Amino acid sequence: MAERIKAALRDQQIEVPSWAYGNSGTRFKVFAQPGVPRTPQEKIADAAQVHAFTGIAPIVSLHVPWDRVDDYQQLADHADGLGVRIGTINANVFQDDDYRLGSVTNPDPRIRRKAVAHLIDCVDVMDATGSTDLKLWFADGTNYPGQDSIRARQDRLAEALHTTYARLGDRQRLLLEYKLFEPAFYTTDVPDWGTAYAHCLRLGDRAKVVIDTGHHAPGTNIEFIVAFLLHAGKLGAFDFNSRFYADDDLMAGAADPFQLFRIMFEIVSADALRPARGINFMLDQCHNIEPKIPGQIRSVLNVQEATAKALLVDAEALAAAQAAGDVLGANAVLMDAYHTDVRPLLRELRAEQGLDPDPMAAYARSGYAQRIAAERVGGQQAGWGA
Ligand code: RM4
Ligand code: MN
Repeated sequence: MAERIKAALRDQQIEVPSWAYGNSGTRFKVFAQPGVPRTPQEKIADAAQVHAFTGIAPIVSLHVPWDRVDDYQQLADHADGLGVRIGTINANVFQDDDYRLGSVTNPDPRIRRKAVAHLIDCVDVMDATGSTDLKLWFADGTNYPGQDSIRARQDRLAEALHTTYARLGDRQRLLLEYKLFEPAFYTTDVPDWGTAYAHCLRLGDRAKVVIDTGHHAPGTNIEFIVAFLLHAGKLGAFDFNSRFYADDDLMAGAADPFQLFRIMFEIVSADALRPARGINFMLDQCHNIEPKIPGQIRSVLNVQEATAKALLVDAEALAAAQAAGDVLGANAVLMDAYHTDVRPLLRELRAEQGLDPDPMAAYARSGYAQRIAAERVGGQQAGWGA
């Protein structure tokens, strides 16, 4: 049993976002932190620390243009030299004055063309870095009833997605992310999984849905969405984070570790944990007040713990209880796994892999935080640009 679980955990891969290492905040204040990266290269170096101490975070997502460089091939080589690789390319069509009324759904065809040109540029970046996933999140929507035609905006969205999808290579995928609201407050053009799913269905096999755990109405049963999309072959990726209220982007597993367990149980029970199944487990977080690298390490460990608990569920006992209509028995099988302390098992696993059993403490002892605070002076710290 322990060996089977350890084998699955050894294969697990979590992708970290480059923007987690930059300064971030709310619309009220961005608090600068010492040692924050000034370049995409420095962000990747910080991400490599997360992998060095956890052993399961070998991939870094880029956000363009936040991570714009002249030579992407060189950036990929830089990542390689640090023991990580570049993963998903996140397009950014939400921070230009032109996009006040939307990007790909803007009523002005010139602005729509500009937005689509950026999406295509992102595919060029994928070609140069070897990345296979293009992640699209649109801030597009309206603030007031009557502001624009909801149906026309769907047509414009479909057209932009179609053009972008047609540009992808055979091994490249389009991942479409939805979000209930914000920054648009009346309608959002991709507000929910159903809308994302419908567009992806029309596009084809290489278009999949991204579930950002912070992008739902309170009380939404996210694991149902996971199960449905997995069943339909349309789940492409997660953006893990925690929320208490809206899109809080807090550390995964911090607000509701039980929800994370329930999500990972759906993944494990559908045998979708293996990288070969093509589900990309990403973090999409910002560390506004806590130190960033430890914040990322904690989040990766939280996902790993939830996964280990999901792997502990006794599938046979569960199937038997379900077949017998034993409601309480079936529920108890899940709860037994959830209540198990998997930390000793994970410490053992790390020791076997030559890692420090306590990644948080090992990072703190490493002196990396002090080193970057001393070295990274001058230049412009990376940030949201919001
Ligand atoms: C959005 C969405 C995207 C992320 C940006 C920064 O809310 O979650 O995935 O790239 O924020
Ligand atoms: Mn996201």
